[in-house]
Amino acid sequence: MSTTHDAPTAAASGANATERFKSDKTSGVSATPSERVDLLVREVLEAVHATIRKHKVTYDEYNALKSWLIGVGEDGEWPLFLDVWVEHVVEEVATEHREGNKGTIEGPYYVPGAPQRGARGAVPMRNGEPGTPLVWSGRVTSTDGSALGQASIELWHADAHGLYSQFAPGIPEWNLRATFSTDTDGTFEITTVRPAPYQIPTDGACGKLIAAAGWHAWRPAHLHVKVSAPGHEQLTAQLYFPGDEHNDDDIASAVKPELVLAPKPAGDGRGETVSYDFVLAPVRN
Ligand code: MBD
Ligand code: FE
Repeated sequence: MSTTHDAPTAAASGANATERFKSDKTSGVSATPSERVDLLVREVLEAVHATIRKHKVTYDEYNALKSWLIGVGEDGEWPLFLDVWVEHVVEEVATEHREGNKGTIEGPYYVPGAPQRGARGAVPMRNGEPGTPLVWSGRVTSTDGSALGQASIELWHADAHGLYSQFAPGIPEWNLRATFSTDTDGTFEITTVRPAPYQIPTDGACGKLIAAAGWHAWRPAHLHVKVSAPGHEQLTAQLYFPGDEHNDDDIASAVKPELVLAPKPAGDGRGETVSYDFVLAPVRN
C-alpha cells in the first residue's frame, strides 16, 4: 500500500474502487437469466427513448452524453456513479420484507477483512488522528429480543478530511477500518473519531455532471457498518449525526431517520459518547 502524499484524485480513488469491485463482487453476474436481461434492459432503453422523444434531445446533447459516459469509465467512476444514484432503490427493494434494524446502501468503499478488535477496542488510527473522539456502545439482538453473542460488526468510515483509507492516497492501510465481535450478552464498545462530511471528487466525470446540472456533491458525515450473526440476515447500514446540513439532501439518498445517532459530550470532557443497538432478522426459511 502506497503512502505517498499526492492530492486525492477522482481517477486514483475511482481506479481503486473499480479494482475492488472486480475482485469481490463480480461472481453473481453471469447467473442473471436471459429473460431478466431481456426484460430489464428493454424497459430501461424504452425509458431512455421516451425521454429523448419527450424532450426532443439533440445530437449535441446525445454526444455530450456519449463523451460523459466514456469519461465515467476512464475515471473508474462506475462504482461511484451507481452507488450514489442507483443503489438506494436496490437496497429498498432488497430489504422491504425485513424486520429489525433499517439498513442503507454499502457504497463503493467497503473492504472485507479489516483487523479484528474483539468486543471492546479502538479502530486502527494514526498518531494524533484528527477529529472528535467518539466512544460508541451498543448491543446486538435478534428480533425476538435475545442477545446475539457471536455477532460481528465491521466498521469503516472516512477521516476528518472526508477521505477513506485504501482509496485515497497517503493513508495507512486499514486506517479507520476494523472488525468487532460481541460479548456473550451481545454488547460491544467501539472507540473511533467522528468522520467529516464527504464530497464526491470534483475532478472526475461524476463531479462534472454535478457541476453541469447545478447540484451539490455532498454526503453527510457517516459511519458504515456491516453486522452479521449466525442464522441472521446480514445488515448493511450507515449511521449519521444529528444536525448535519446534508442529512436532508444527501446526494446518495441514503439517510433514514432511524439511522441518525444521538451523541452526548463525554463525561471526561474529551469527545463524545453514543449508544446505538442493532436488531437482526433471522434468515427466512
Ligand atoms: C461514500 O462515502 C459513500 O458512502 C457513498 C454511498 C458514495 C460515495 C462516497
Ligand atoms: Fe461512505
